[in-house]
Amino acid sequence: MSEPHPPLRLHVPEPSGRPGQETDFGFLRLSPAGAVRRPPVDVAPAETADLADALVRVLDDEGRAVGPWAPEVEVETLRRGLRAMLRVRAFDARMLVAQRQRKISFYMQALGEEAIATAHAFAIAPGDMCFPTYRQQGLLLARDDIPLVELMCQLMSNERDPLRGRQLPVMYSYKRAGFFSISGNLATQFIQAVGWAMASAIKGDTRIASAWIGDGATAESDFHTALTFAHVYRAPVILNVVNNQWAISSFQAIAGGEATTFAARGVGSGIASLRVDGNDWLAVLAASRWAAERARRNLGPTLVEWVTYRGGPHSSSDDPARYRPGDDWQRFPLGDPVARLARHLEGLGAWSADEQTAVQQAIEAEVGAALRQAESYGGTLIDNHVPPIESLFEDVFQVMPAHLHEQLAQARAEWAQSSANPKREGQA
Ligand SMILES: Cc1ncc(C[n+]2csc(CCOP(=O)(O)OP(=O)(O)O)c2C)c(N)n1
Ligand SMILES: [Mg+2]
Repeated sequence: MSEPHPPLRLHVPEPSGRPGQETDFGFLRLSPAGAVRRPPVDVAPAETADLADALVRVLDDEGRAVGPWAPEVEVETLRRGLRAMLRVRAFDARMLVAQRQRKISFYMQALGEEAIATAHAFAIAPGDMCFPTYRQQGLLLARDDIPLVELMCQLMSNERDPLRGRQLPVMYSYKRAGFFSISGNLATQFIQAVGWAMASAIKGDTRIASAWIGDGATAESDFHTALTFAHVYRAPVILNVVNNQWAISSFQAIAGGEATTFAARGVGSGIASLRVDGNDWLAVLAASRWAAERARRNLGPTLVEWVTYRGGPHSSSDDPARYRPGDDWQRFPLGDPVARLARHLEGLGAWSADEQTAVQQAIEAEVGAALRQAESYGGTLIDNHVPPIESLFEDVFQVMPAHLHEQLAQARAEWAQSSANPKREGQA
């Protein structure tokens, strides 16, 4: 008789470190800068399997740009890129303080991840459409045409909020900047972006889409559905997976990052895929350009896993000290994207510590002035302002359909009745 089998058991992945421990980042599978090959953009998806396992990097430890992915880029563009990252960091820091001061109810930072959205913004073209999550404010802050004060009015839901208080703070929407309304329902960005990209191709347009998702949200079925459609129809879309190691308090291994990479999901679905150092501004620019070129030349989708680390709390409601070592970010092997690009520019003789201090001060003054202006507007719930009931029904359809007119009339009547009822006074 054969030996009896041992009892079955499940494998539950453990995080890389808990509070009080020192994280062993050995699980990251790093490649040296410059070591990974750069295939032509018309590479067959199956031929990218090694690129989905390795890590595309350009900046070495001395801040030099090395290897086949080092992009051709003007020094002035790099300087603008660094200023964009500093702008995101300063805006985030000030808004987190504003949340603590109860000027806004909620905030989400991109601390440590600033290179990804800002460099991507430099690689796509006007008219392209991003479907971002709440951590890609860099796509907007890398541009000069989105006033900071307008973003702050959205965060405050005040009378100048372009979204009229209908979205959670941070969930911006900028059609003119190719920034699709952020949805709090994770992973919806992926199916929507693929659908938008397919529509662009059906119309014979030249615009491409860029989809955004976090490591945790790849566990949603929408992610896999989007990959299937993108592959089957060769949709002109960039599929960005931001692996910042955490989904609130869940380590990325719980979403399936332990025995494989998130980039490998793309190859498995017939999609050309790259795994890229997301804290390396030059690598992000180069890989984003490569993926955009593939989409624009009808070569199909590209999935890019950006490896990074969420330096701050998940949101202003989170306390990471309860679930991960406090010094993790300082010890993260891919470093700080701001410091790395600054070092590269210093090596080119195009940046200095003094200039960084001056730029930082100028940005902080810009952010401070915008905040004072935003605070000068009223119309928030703190001022006991209640938006008109009509605003619940407007801006959904170009022409309001009959059933909504009916519901509006009903709501007006109920509202008038409840306002007349003294018991409910003061709730408005
Ligand atoms: C469908 C859905 N499930 C759960 C949530 C709650 N939630 C909001 S953010 C978050 C973590 C997402 O982590 P990740 O995808 O890694 O993105 P990150 O926050 O790290 O950028 C969760 C679970 C949600 N908003 N939508
Ligand atoms: Mg995450």
